[in-house]
Amino acid sequence: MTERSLVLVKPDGVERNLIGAVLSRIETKGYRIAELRMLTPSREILEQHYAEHAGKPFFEPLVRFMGSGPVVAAVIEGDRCIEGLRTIMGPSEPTTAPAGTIRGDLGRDWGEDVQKNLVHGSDSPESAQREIGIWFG
Ligand code: IDP
Ligand code: MG
Repeated sequence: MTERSLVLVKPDGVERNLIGAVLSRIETKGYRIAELRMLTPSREILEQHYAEHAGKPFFEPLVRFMGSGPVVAAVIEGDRCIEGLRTIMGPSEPTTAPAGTIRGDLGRDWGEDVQKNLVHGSDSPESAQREIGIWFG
């Protein structure tokens, strides 16, 4: 089933010149970039985007990190791409993410106050629809 997912290249990915590497892996997998923009997100966008994590200890540092510089936001389209993108990104923590995944191959930093795992991908069709509205509404 053709789906749409919201992908972000986070500020660490942009700063490390990995926009092309990340988008290349997504395109090579066979997914299509349907929309693309680069912006430094406002606190309001980030609070909406990460609403499910409000109140958690890493919420404030996460919002601060995500607003610290430009990010690339993309709408990605493809057959079962929501699950597929999560697979090619790997689990949240780069140190333990399997080799072959974006986070496992390209990421490293992680700690209570460090959220640098390069990418975001929507985790369900409901999240995707909500997040696409936030970033491209
Ligand atoms: P996901 O990005 O793999 O879906 P989520 O659990 O939705 O992971 O968390 C959103 C983001 O918040 C993560 O990508 C990461 O940047 C940060 N994060 C999540 N859990 C922690 C944590 O325990 N410590 C620090 N940062 C975290
Ligand atoms: Mg998530």
